[in-house]
Amino acid sequence: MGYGHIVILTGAGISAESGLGTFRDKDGLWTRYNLEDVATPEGFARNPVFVHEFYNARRANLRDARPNAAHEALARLETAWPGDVLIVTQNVDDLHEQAGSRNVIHMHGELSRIRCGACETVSEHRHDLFVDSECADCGVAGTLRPHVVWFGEMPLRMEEIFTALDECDLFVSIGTSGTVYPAAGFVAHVRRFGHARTVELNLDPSEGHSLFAETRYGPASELVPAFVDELLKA
Ligand code: BV8
Repeated sequence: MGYGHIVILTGAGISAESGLGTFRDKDGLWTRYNLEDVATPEGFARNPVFVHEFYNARRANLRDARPNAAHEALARLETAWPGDVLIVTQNVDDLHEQAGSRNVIHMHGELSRIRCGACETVSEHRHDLFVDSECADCGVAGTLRPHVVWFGEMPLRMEEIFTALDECDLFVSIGTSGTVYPAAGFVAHVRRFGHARTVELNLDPSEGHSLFAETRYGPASELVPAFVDELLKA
């Protein structure tokens, strides 16, 4: 079937087999950290040293992580597909880009970027950040933060995302528990305002599983290549 516009939503589950922790699985990040302490602006204001340590540890993890067969299959799909393929990821890792995907929106920001609270400049930064780190652009110290979207903050590029959801004819959700909004609401939006075929590829049923026309369960490194092969052979 020649889908003109494919939108693929990904979450932490697609990077699980690359060794990056998920959030809500049995030994997930939110079982070891209180998300209010490390993924909210209030938590950062309260204890910036602790929050920098949390993100420094995740940046170090990311330096050792490599894309898995699921990321590579999506990059293959984007290259081979005649229509357009957009990845909207909740993930702050860059494994989609490392696998070769180009059309990627990081709606929750990126671990490899930092933002200055004084001049708002966003720049690439793959190493540790400290409370007294200085902005390379404006020179002000003490206002740099990870360029990630914390709870209570507005996700990025939402207008582009909703335009893509309204025009897509295939919506695939991969490796997300469907607990964090607005991403968790995308499938309901597509069903209400769009016309797409909806597919969930996940290890376990997500909170929104009943809203998907098709669901397949198993590890992304198996499900995603098989699904992409089906699309390319159809
Ligand atoms: C906003 C970036 C508004 C930082 C993250 C009450 C009800 C409804 C909503 C709310 C509410 N109270 C508050 C809210 C809003 C809140 C929210 O949804 N809270 C939830 C917890 C209830 N949302 C927000 O605050 C968002 N902003 O709403 O703004 C606004 C309006 C106007 C003006 C200003 C603001 C912002 C949310 C973004 C928060 N930032 N991360 C960082 O990463 O450090 S969220 C974090 O969770 C990550 O981004 C992560 O991607 C995301 C979602 O988690 P998942 O990716 O789904 O990961 P999870 O571990 O949960 O699940 C993993 C899945 O993978 C599982 O299903 C598992 O089965 C599967 N899996 C595991 N292994 C595999 C696998 N699948 C396949 N293969 C495998 N091998």
